[in-house]
Amino acid sequence: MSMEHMAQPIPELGEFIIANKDKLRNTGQEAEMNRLLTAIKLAAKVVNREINKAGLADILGAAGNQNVQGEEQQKLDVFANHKFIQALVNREVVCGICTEEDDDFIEVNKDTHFVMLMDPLDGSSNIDVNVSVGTIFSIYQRLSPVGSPVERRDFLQPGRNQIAAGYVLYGSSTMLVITTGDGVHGFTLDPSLGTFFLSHRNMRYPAKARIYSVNEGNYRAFPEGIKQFLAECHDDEAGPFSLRYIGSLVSDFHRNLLQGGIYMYPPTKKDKKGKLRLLYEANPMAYLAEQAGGRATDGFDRILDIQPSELHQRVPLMIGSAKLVDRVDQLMRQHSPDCRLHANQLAPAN
Ligand code: AHM
Ligand code: MG
Repeated sequence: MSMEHMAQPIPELGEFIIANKDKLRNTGQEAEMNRLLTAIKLAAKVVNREINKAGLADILGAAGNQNVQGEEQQKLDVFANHKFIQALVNREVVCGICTEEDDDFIEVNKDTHFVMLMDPLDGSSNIDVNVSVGTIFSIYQRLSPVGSPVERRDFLQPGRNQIAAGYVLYGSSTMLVITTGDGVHGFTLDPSLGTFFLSHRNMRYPAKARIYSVNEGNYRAFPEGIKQFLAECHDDEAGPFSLRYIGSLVSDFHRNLLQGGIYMYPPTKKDKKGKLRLLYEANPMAYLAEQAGGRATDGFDRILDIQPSELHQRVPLMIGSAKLVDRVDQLMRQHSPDCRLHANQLAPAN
């Protein structure tokens, strides 16, 4: 058979990133990014293996107990945090790490270019009931000079400066979905080979967007703008919307990306800043959403333009298909202008 008649090989994540045109092209940092992604893949596989055993907790020993080998069992979010940090520290592929699990950032190799921020296991309350969870990550080039210790300002950058962002979804199959600024691409883990193969090239929100995802149990505490949007979802002339809410951001986002829809975690009367974290939940998901043709706002302003002031700051999040996010923003401006938080905190244009 001649070469041209042979099927094109399906690229593996590392091969695809190397061949891809992205923000790092010709900067000389491609190899460093590739080593960083290799560390992320490795940790994802270890966490995946452990999550798949979670239902055996009664047999192997629940968190806080010793398992049959006499090892102390860890909660899975603590385990995931440890594995990701270990993979990044052992390979010395970043200058610093910020995670949801640790109060302050961690210094690593001062001679490298990148910082990574992550939520190592988002939606972890779902593990006990065998529902999908995910890891979210966000990567920036440092602002401080290479060769000096990493600084807080390296982490406190507006989301639009991200070099790469992605998530690992530990679902019915395990997927790594990533952007490096040239579209969103999904890779599915082949468990028999331990390899992530390209399965979803150039993911885009479909034109049809009929799903809304929100914890409607909080309805009474929502701003009027969100209530108005929900009224439209309940009573739409073009046919009803479907409510789908797993309560696991990665899974809800992923489904909406494939099927068209919006995920919302609005402010409530009690939590005016919502629940989700700007740096390692909202920003990476916002970068992915925009790269897939969608939008992400806090109900008023673009998530990626917010200038962060704290590592663990919270932000309301409306994310998904552009026309639905636009509509929520319109209704928030019209009915709930007092909920606007970030007007004075938007980063000046680069
Ligand atoms: P976590 O980081 O403590 O897991 O919280 C984040 C999670 C998201 O994955 C999910 O969308 C949301 O919290 C669900 O919150 P709620 O139970 O209030 O609806
Ligand atoms: Mg989280």
